[in-house]
Amino acid sequence: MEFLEEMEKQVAYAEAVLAKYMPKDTTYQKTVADAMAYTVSAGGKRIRPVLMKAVFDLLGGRGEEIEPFMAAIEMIHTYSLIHDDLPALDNDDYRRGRKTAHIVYGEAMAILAGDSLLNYAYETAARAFFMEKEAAVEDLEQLSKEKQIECLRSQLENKCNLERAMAILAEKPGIYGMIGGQVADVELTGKRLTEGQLTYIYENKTGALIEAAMLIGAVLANGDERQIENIGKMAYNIGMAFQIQDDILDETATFEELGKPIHSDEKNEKVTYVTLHGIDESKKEVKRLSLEAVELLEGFEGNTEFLEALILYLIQRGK
Ligand code: GRG
Repeated sequence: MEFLEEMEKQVAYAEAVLAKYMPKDTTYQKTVADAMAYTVSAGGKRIRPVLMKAVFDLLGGRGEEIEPFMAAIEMIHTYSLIHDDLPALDNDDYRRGRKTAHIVYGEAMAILAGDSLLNYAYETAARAFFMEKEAAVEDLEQLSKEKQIECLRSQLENKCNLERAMAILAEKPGIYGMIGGQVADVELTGKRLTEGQLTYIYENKTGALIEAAMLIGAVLANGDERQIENIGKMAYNIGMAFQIQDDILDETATFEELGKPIHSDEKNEKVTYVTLHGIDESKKEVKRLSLEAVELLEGFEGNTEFLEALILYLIQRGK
């Protein structure tokens, strides 16, 4: 498999799914819908939906219920970027190579666009329950009694998985996840951080959404508890490595490569892994975390090739 070609395919698929689920019919909401679409369609690496689908495929997941969840995780991620760029937070003018939403649409509309994306993520994910119901009615009518029982059992299992996926999608971006990390980040900005505080911020601000993506992939593929636990451990490492790499790129990449301002951590007086340990140590840590994730991945039976290449690609990413 040529990794970059496959990655391009998976990103295109994630974008098609996202486009399918974005709001279409608008009257009085048009401006906010435009502001939502403006940042969603600006690009971005689509790492979270791609990771979700990669885990789903690894564990032999079937069916289309994964799609609304893929769209939902990218909507939540995009909301967090719109709000993170606001004057009250990082006050950044560029994101994904474009002027930020508040520069183009004004602050009020950018706040509403972020709020709408968050809310719409759950409206979107909830559609998975109705997709399942339609399939259930269709299937049952044609089956014998025994087959109906078997089918009902599997549908119940499926429904439980959807409920669990929804609970993950609600918890991880919230106060015990991404928001919790962001709160600590805001309150500790400009202060000397302990290693423990920095870890808490990274685990939550960045790690929680990556964990949500991968856990939802595992749950919807009907993975067993041991598999779900190991996917969670892998996701933890990938999330931590992803944020440290983000810190490294903030120091070493160019504006053109990132599509957003560089040295923004310094501007915002943020202590990062790089500030505490330097570039070389940070690179080593990204590699260590990623190789540990690969080791965990090798314990899985399915086709691990794409996910392994993706983890290694994230170490070398230039944006
Ligand atoms: C509610 C006012 C209010 C604010 C919430 C939750 C939040 C603000 C911010 C989230 C924190 C955040 C933006 C963390 C950074 C995580 C990170 C490394 C983002 C960049 O992700 P990429 O590189 O971006 O995947 P692309 O553009 O490629 O999708």
